[in-house]
Amino acid sequence: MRRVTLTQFLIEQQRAGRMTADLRLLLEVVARAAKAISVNVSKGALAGLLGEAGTDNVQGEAQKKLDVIANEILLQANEWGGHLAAMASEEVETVHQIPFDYPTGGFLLLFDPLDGSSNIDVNISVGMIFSVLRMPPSEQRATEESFMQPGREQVAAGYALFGPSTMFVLTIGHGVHAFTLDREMGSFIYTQPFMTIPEETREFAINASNARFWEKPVQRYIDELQQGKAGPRGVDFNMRWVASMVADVHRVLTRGGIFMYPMDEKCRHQGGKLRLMYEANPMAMLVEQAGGAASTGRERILDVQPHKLHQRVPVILGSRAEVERVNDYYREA
Ligand code: AHM
Ligand code: MG
Repeated sequence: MRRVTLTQFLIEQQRAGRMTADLRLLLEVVARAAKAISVNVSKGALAGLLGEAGTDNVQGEAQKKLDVIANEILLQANEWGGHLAAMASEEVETVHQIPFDYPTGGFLLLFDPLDGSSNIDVNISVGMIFSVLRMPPSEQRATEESFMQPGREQVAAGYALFGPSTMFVLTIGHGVHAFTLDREMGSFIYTQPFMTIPEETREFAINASNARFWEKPVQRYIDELQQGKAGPRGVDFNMRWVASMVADVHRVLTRGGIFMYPMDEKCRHQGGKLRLMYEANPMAMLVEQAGGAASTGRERILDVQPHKLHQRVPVILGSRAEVERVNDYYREA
């Protein structure tokens, strides 16, 4: 069987006129950084990489050693290539400028270097999420303002999943394509073309320990699912919660379902739990490209106008019919 590498896939996308050489090279670098993070993640305790780094990130959360390492890998890998005007990371407070000794380019790169990091020390899947925007052509030097574009403006988005195998999942606005890392060869091999979220679903993902803090429409929706056959849905639903968004979304992309980190009383003061620019937007683009939907309950995630880099939003995404049902419950409330 002929094996197609990520490199070959990207060159073919460029030839087909779906992206520029600059974007292709940028995505190559992001994928290479994902391999480097994968190597570190998989070493675990052998490399002394588990546990806290002893520092807090911009959101005041304790950083794990691997959070810091993954962030450094991504920043360093992407600084010198000449494709970027600037970067923004969940782990860094302000815009990361390209050092003066390197050329700059026309794209902005955003990432959550290690998502689900509470899972690192217990050897459960974690991931890296990224999003690519265009640098507004009218601006000379990137500022936080340059990044304030709604998610529908993304030119590419994706994630790396560090699970039993390492995967790289990507969209450039023409479907969702997944690659599996061949560790011996050191290349990502094209394994799942055009991932499509199945319409029919019997699975939901939500941190149910927050049930008493949820808003009424979410309580109603989950309550109906939990009634199973006896309730208004007339069928039994199953629940899964990895607490690594990348792993949970990957399952939704693979076999359907709905993933929710909705607004609740605990996170209301900050607007939600998950970050719009590093988590919600890239995942929403992937899910829509796979035929699903992504909403805050009140609006389409990709239409949310950001007003700060580390903004948070409620997230409800997955199989279209389920997301629309939650939206309806919000409208009715
Ligand atoms: P992180 O970026 O600090 O790792 O937080 C994001 C993670 C998501 O991956 C996951 O869906 C969620 O937080 C889990 O939250 P909780 O521990 O409240 O269930
Ligand atoms: Mg994180």
